[in-house]
Amino acid sequence: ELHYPEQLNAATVLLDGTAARLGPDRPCLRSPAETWTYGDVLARANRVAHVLSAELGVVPGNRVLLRGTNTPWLAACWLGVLKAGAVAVTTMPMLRRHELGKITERAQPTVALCDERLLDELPPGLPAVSYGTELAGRCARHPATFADVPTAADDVALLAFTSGTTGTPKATMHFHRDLLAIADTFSRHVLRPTGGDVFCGTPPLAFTFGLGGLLVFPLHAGASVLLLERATPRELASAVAEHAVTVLFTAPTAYRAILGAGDGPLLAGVRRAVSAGEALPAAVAERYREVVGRPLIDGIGSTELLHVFISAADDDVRPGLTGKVVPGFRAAVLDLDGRPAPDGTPGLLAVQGPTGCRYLGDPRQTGYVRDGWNITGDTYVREPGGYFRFVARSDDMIVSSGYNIAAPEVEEVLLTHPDVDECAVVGTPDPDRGAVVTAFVVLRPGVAPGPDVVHALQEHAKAVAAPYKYPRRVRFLDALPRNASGKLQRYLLRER
Ligand code: 3SK
Repeated sequence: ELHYPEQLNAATVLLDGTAARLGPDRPCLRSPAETWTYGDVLARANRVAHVLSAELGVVPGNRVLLRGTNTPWLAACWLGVLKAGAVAVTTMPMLRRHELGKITERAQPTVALCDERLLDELPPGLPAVSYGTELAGRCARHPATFADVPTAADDVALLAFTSGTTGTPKATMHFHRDLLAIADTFSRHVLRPTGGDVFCGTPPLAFTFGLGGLLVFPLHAGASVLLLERATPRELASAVAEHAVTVLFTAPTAYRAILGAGDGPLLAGVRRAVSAGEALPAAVAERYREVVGRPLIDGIGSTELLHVFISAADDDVRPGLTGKVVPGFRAAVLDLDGRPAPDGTPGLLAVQGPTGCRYLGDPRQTGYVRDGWNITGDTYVREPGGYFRFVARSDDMIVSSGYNIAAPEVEEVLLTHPDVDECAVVGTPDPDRGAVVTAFVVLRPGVAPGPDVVHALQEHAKAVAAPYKYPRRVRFLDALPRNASGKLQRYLLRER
């Protein structure tokens, strides 16, 4: 059980507390161009809090929309919002006016702090201050100290929008204590960071995977973080080597691309590499260990629970298994009646813990939380010894002629074919079989699509896995549809 004081402001603990404990001069937020110390970040976040409360009329409980790529300014604004007792609503930089409109309708922000390059897409009528020039000018008028609003531990600090795998964004509310709870669970038990660590990665701060890995965890540990606005897998690997990064967060596709391009040795200095957001193919995990010499940590988390709740630590990492429940959380695999399924039997993954799902004004809440369990929507198997094995997102199970086929398993098989760069498998309706396994494939550069490749992929699938799983339909695409946080949007493929 984690206990926090009733009065708690997460920004005070993460920033003022760390600066007081370890001194203001240590590096905190880095970009490729500059480094801000804990003292610099504290002064900026305090000034942002002054601007919000003294100039923009923000009062505790108001929501502030934050819009920008991963930069020190975005991070300082996020901390300033919490210091002012307001609620941070961080949005994916790639979102356009139409999507932002849906978010602002739900979140009802008072004001936006927005990267000046992204102002155009803001919904009309929403007051906005651009950073850095305009905000920096306003900040200069205020002192570098601020009396943080004494929020309650269970005041809302953050509205996090689910990445919208169904196309409809939902807002999850998270408390100040939730932000410390993710550091006191996954980070403390799995990452075990020290003040000397340098964090880096690609998930946007608007995605809670990135918020934890690239802001909350490094600050909680007194470490520093290199924030990259955008990075191809090759640029990420080069930045890791150049800036001596030791803790890395990115998605399975990026690890696969780095290893595939022969850039794995650039990650040699990484002590902990975390993969989440999608299932990690066992072949990528194995290759990572061979090339880098350390295990790749596979984690499953959710926006609803804020961060990772199942993963493996150190030598407990077993390719093909996600890992064990993170201390502080409880997990079970439930059958369709909501009873624990026997070990070895697939069922719905259910989780309880110090963080939890509360959707903002959304009746679907009742579907996600059942009998106190967060029903994650993933099909998992609990293996003896408490290891959890991913099978599929529950809506990625394909029932074809009575066979249950997990789409990620077919994807994993296709990815072992040398012509395949990326692929996604879905079930598409079929009058005879109910559904058929349909593969959407991005071929490696130089491989031309055609019936021969279709045949070769089908034969490969039949040779590697049980033949009933092979993709009866194969379509070629230039790229897979992904949402702003990089998650595959299978529903768009199903609609094709
Ligand atoms: O997708 C995940 O596994 C995840 C991990 C950490 C935080 C948030 C999410 C959605």
